[in-house]
Amino acid sequence: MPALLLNYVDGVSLPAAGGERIPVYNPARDTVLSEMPDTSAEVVNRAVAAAKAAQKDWAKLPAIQRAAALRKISGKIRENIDRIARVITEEQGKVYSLAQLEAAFTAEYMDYMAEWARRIEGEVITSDRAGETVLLLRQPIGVVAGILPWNFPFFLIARKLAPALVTGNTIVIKPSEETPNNASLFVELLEGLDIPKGVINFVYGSGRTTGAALSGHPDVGLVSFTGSVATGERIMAAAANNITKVNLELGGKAPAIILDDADIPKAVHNLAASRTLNSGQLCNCPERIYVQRGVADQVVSGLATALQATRYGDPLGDKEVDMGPLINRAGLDKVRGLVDSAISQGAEVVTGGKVADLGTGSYFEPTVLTNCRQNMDIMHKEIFGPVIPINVVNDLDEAIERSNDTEFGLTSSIFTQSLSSALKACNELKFGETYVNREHFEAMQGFHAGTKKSGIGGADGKHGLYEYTMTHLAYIQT
Ligand code: TXE
Repeated sequence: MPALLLNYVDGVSLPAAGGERIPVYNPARDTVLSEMPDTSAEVVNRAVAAAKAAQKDWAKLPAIQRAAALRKISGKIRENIDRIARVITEEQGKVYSLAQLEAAFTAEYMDYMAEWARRIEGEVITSDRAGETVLLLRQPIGVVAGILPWNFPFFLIARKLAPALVTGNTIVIKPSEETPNNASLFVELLEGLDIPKGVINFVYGSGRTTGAALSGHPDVGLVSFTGSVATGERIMAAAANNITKVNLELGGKAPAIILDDADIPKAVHNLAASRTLNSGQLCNCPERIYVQRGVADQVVSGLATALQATRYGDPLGDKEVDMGPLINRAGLDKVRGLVDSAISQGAEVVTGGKVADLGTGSYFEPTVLTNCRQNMDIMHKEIFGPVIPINVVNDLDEAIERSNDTEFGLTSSIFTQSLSSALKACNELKFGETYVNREHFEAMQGFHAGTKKSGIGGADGKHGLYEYTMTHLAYIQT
């Protein structure tokens, strides 16, 4: 029987008290790796209570001591990169080198957030009164709930936990039901680090049971979530019952604009690489391309050549691959449905276009589609797979107008040699991020935040750190 994961509450591993067991699969092999409990609201209550109790003393520590805890964790991560990478690849399906990168980046992120310990700053505000000092203090919110997706599951632990802890909050994390094993390994790495009990807690389970209990809990001060729009709506509704603050990263439909004056080989290389990375399962990678007419043929054939050369299969199999499977059948069905409907509406397949049957696992052929009209679903719904739909435009204005014709607003990109075109795009694209002449990927010191249905608030950098704080004004009359 596969091993059953244990929740981690108040510094102890808790055996599940009955209830449903949820299998965790290797998406390349369709084998069961482990099982996890569908943790009940009662256990979630215990986790939140432990986090609440621990938060009082945790917040009293100097920030630099809280940062020391993050540095201890990053040290442990660095000693275990290969072990972590293997667990990530097994349950998530990304290639091993990318999983190694994810683990290393996670350690780096912990250290980066630790550095903020000496830079969490308030303000002194000029008063209208004689003898009064007005201070804006930055204080922790209390208990943070981190609800995680599966696409970069180990890194997402750090993206929620590191800013929460360094600013004096404590946290209860619910990993995705697709990828809890890396979280369980994270807990194992905490052993011997002397982090006070209750500061970090993990509960496993479905969104319906465990996620709902956590996001609707009255003692949670901030729900930080990364995932789908539909789930984001449910989380907001649950949080609304208690007027709990939410921080939501809900994916996107990133446009990439390629103008006639662009360095085409560079554009093709960057877009193909971004689109096949993690099998296209990234919130920020290019989901639709608007190419100017003069270079359209060159771009289409370049992308087709690049995607045809993408080797895919079991990332832990005998052959070297560039791309693993999609996360599960539901993900595959979604990609297939969008591609089929585009084809039935007149899109043309340049390469790929269908499910790849490798015996086990959920694979979709790396795909380039042309003749994609703006009104097709494939130009509006998040594909989350290795598929590039292409639309030809006459000029930058048309490209910007179509790019903005979306309910999402996370990332976007433009390839051009013209500074004024690049600046116009940065000013007029209604997105939280625009990449100019480079791949789609954000930096930890930036601010990863979307507009419209891509979410509320953001992560990373100073602005991401301050999402985990509340302001407290002090009016001191002397
Ligand atoms: O996401 P869900 P899924 C997008 C992407 C993907 C689609 C579906 O398009 O194809 O979402 O993926 C928890 N209360 N992104 O179904 O449902 C759930 O248990 C509280 C974009 O995996 O959003 C898991 O931990 N929590 C994205 C987490 O939400 C609930 C990354 C994410 O699951 C809940 C992932 C509830 N009622 C998917 N229901 C990105 N922004 O990068 C579910 N959950």
